[in-house]
Amino acid sequence: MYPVGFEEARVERGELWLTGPVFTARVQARGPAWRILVFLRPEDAEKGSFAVTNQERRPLAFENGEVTAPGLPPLRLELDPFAFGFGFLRASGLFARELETWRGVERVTLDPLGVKNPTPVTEGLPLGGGYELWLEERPERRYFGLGERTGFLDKKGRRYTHWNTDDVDHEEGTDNLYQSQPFLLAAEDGRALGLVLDETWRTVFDLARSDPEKTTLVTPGPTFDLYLLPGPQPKDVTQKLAELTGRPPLPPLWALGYHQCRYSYPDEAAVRAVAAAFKRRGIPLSAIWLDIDHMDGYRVFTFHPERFPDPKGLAEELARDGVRLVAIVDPAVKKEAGYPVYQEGAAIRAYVEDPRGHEVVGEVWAKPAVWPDFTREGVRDWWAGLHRFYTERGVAGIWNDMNDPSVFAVEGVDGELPGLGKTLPPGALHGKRTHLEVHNVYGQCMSRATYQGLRALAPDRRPFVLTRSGFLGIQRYAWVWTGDNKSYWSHLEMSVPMLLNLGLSGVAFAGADIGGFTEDADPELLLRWTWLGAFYPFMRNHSAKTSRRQEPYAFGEPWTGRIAEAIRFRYRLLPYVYALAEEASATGAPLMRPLFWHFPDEPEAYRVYDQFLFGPALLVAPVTRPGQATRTLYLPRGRWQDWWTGEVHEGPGWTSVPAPLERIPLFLREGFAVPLTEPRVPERAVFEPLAFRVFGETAEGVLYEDEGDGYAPGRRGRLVVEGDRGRLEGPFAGRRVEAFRVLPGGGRRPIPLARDG
Ligand code: MIG
Repeated sequence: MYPVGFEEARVERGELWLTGPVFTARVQARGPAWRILVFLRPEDAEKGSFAVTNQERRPLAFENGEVTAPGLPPLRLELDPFAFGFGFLRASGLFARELETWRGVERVTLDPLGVKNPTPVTEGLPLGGGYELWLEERPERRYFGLGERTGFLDKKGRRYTHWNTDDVDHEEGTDNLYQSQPFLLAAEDGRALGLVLDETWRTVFDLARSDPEKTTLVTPGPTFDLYLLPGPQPKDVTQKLAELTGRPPLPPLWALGYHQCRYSYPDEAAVRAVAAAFKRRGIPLSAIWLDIDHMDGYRVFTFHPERFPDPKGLAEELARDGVRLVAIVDPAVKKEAGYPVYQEGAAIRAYVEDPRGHEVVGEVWAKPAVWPDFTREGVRDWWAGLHRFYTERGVAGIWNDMNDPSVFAVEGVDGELPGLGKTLPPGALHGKRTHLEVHNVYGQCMSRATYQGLRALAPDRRPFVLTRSGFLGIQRYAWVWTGDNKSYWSHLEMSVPMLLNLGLSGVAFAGADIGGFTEDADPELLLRWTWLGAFYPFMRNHSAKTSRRQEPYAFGEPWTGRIAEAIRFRYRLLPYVYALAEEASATGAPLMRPLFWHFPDEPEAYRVYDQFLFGPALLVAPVTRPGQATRTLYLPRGRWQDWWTGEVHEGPGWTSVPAPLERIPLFLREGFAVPLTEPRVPERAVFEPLAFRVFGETAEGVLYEDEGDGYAPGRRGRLVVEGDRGRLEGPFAGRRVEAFRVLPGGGRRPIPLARDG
């Protein structure tokens, strides 16, 4: 074992270099964060990143063991010639206003692995090194983030591996899923700190599981690249993470509507039937999705000639009712002489190779199949251009699946290495890098190419890409769905903490398959789930081939009417949802927020996992079990108005409300106004009619309007209410706008409005 020890510290070109007998470290003030990069080999000094896009460097100073930079809390380094070279000793301000409260993390130790390897992270891995960082634990500390994870909101007490995995059978105890976000939001006593381990390798975070006294972050690679994101509050960490790893672009308005999917709608007639069924019942619908059976023999960038003879005509026909088509694109390319996509890729040597320089040939839906190496720019450029096939046929969005990557067999062998799942072999080559190194960014690089393609091929439209797999920063290119869940109540419930932690990890736009993917939905489950889904950023109903049909009308009345109401509610709320989407694109703020995000001083707000805030103004408490007629829930400090009855509740504290099948427990926060419109599929994000629902003597509400697509500048509007008067600021000239309060008992009282400008 080599201790990470340093003998010399010097400031050079605005950053701190630490040098020791074996390791070198660079400390930088980068964007909103401290970055500490430790490495062995000189070539790693300029290590790049798939996650971090922020190149802004601020010069730092180093004096008396303390590193300072403008805008960042000081970082105290302990230079210790013996056991260990540096720590962030008493990292004032990073965690705390007062140092004392954070005595527990006074010392963060970095030990290389190798001899002293405490956890079996090397199972099956050809390892030559690695690092372990440990933090002393405190019982008060909680951990959030970590991307797409099963389990409850607080991640402490479990061990998490980052290795993107296709798992159709995941449940509450599953470790890896499709995404990797090696990011922690540590919160303690109302304060928060973010940690990003910017390593794409199979890293392991043991959050006080193996040893309740310590948390460890382990990476098997040759570098240790850590960012510290100061709070002090959770929402500061979220914002800084977005500054570091990128914000999601503003989506097209239609993407925020309701989506209907199924594995698969096998032909044009099936697609038409779905559209007609929605239309006949007056259920708004924004998109129908084409799963893998739209292809000709699972060849990507094809339509089956008999089942989809005229996709362009189909798209045009659906567009008349505001319905878009989204098509799936998997990464694997069928290896077949005469198939142009395969040939083109082979001609530029696009595919992942074995160490002898031969294509790695495997099987997935397409077989035999090869996998494009999306980590290379040239390959991404080629792949981006292939999307002309879809844009020319009027397909509005692209769905990237199986990009974990999921591989059924390699070279005819259906096997897997322990801990690595069914994927490409760890030694497969992506340029000079092994699959082991870039596995976790394979899906991200694919979605990047897809985004790039749509951006270039349809320059007047905002790309819409959905991906199953991703890494930190995926939000720059795609929305995320949580993969193959089940039609179980427990999966409905689990989707809430899963999406909340994804949101904290940078992925503001995400959703779970409404109704559940595998197994069979029943009408009550589907109804409750559709109501919850009305508050997912991405609202899509999707089900597997072998599961019972679960379109909103699948179970007949009275269910259809009730489910339709949930969908209509989403469309009523669209002005609010769109304003939240715009906020996400500007600051990275997730749409779904855990209670502590807005109420960091309330201990209870860190524990509640099955409720959330949708934007700042709405609190949602979904029903998560069958037969529940009452919902017990926690309301944070302040006053909250029951959306349905108008009854006012005073927080903080627990309360119970009726939860009939017709609605979801929903509360409007005092001081806020929510813009609402009619429940139909809007063509533009100019909402007519528009009515703000207000709660509180004084209140504010925001609005964002534009064409709903494209890149013309938008307009922000605001309603300010003081007592019996309201004032509109922004794009309201000549518009019919109302504001009203709901009285306890249900009556409405209008608020007279004045207009500015
Ligand atoms: O091996 O495309 O998660 O949403 O319907 C299964 C078929 C492949 C997995 C996705 C699911 C999709 C299905 N896919």
